[in-house]
Amino acid sequence: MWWKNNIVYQIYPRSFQDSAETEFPNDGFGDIPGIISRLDEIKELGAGIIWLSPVYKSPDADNGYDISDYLDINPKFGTMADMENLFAEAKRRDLKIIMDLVINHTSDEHEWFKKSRDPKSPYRDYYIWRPGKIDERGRRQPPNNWTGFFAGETWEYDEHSGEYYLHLFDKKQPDLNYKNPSVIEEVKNILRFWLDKGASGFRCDVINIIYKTSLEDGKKSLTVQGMEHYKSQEGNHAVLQELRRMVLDKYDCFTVGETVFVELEDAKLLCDESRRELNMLFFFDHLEVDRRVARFIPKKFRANKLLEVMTKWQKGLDWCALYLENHDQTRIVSHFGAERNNKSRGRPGQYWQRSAKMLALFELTLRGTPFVFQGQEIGMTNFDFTRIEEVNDVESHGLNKLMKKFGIPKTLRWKWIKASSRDNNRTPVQWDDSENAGFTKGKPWLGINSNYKKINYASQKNDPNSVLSFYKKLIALRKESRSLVHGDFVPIHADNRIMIYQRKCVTNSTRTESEVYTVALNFSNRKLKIPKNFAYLFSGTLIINASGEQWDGSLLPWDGVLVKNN
Ligand code: TEU
Repeated sequence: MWWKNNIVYQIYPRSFQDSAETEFPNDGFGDIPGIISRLDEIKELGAGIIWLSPVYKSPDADNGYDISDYLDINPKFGTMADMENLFAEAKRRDLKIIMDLVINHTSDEHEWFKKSRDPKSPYRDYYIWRPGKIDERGRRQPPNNWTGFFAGETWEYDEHSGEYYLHLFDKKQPDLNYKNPSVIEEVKNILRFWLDKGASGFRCDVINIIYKTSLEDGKKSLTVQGMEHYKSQEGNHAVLQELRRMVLDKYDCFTVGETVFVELEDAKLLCDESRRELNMLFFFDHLEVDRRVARFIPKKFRANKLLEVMTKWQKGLDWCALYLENHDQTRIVSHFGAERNNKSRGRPGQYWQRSAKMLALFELTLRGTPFVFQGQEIGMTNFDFTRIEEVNDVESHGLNKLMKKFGIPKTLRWKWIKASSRDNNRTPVQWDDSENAGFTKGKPWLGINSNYKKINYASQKNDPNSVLSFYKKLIALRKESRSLVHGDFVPIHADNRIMIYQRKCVTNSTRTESEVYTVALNFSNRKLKIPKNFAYLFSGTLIINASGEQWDGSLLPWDGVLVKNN
């Protein structure tokens, strides 16, 4: 399967590369011609698939995840002709493209929603409209007690029709009604449109919460109250099966679902090939091992916890979508790596490079399809924000408001937002050390990390010891190894700081030969010994290590080693 032995590279278009060739030249927003100009870099990395975050028409209340026309392009990013050119240029380089399918909600500026504001319109039932409740004091209240993903309300009152509409995200993102078969037909048309244009599949946004079984009050919960009425419902599985059978199965394509708060048992159903729903999915558990309350409050990192969680998913699912970063997360080198403690503005810390490589080794030696987010391959770090005004993310502002309501002091609010804001990953890609990091000749839409003179693509391109070169080597290695892609995942040992596991597979039909790799990772500033009991596992050939130092059997701070055992 071409999407199994492959690497996906995620592009967040507005932060990737600005160009002079759109209606808004050098406007500080990345665009499609900018992407085309960088396809060679993606190819050189060794990726074979691009996941393109939304480029559709959108008022950008949630950076394109609020779509006002699924069949057209946001002029900031270019035109449909540019998009067709992107498909053609990608194909010429044997790169496939998957599109972002955001169908839980549309923008409130989508034609369907505008028409649906009229209670008599056939579009009314495309969305979830309900009258409010009247409380004992005679005041109007929303239809239920659900709370939203962006730490805010989930119902918005519409004066014109005297009813509320449901929005699990921002009020500019009304939820579609999947009990209405016409909505499913519309989605089928969107899928066909992009597959016919040349797309090779879809990353499906919040795809396990699209079907709302009931609108009853939710159980009391600190976050996202009401989820039990719409997470992983029978109706949701049925919609996915219909889309797969009626459309997707007719094309050579794959889907990866973003599945919020997903549990393993449900993930198994969603990815069970015989049920024909999704090909793979993004789970969140592994990135939450050091966070509480849906990622906003930090907790101590422990390598053994991470290995335990990863093992659950590696063994529980036949095939995993592997990722350490995306446009909703923070930079992995600042999250699990040595940059977590770096306070020096503009300068990466002592172990920045080594820990970025160690984390690459982690992701690229797991079983599944790895996804690399733009900038991850050069070890980009969290943004050095100083004030809330520098933050654009709608989620961060929602959270700030909510925390304020609960009386949380400003300094604490800022500390948590700074550490968790999705804008950490959304700052423009640092291409070189020229003004604006080579991202734009205009004013960038979001700040550029002040460390761009030290961390940038150009300085790493020809340096054999760079993070980028390490990614390239590992990706090439992985492509040649059946065991690293398809082999069994075998956890061996972990404590607070260290993790050891193996990848194994038989390589002949009589099952007498096998290929075995052993991986050891050090998530700490200390030099550590491999525990005696496991030292024998490292007697094979050293294939690669993050430190690049002579391997003496101990793990240098933040080092990662890959040994081939036979
Ligand atoms: O993300 C869904 C989602 O749950 C996150 O926004 C979540 O709130 C956060 O990562 C954890 O607190 C998807 C998209 O990836 C995201 O960019 C969109 O904002 C969101 O859906 C709405 O479309």
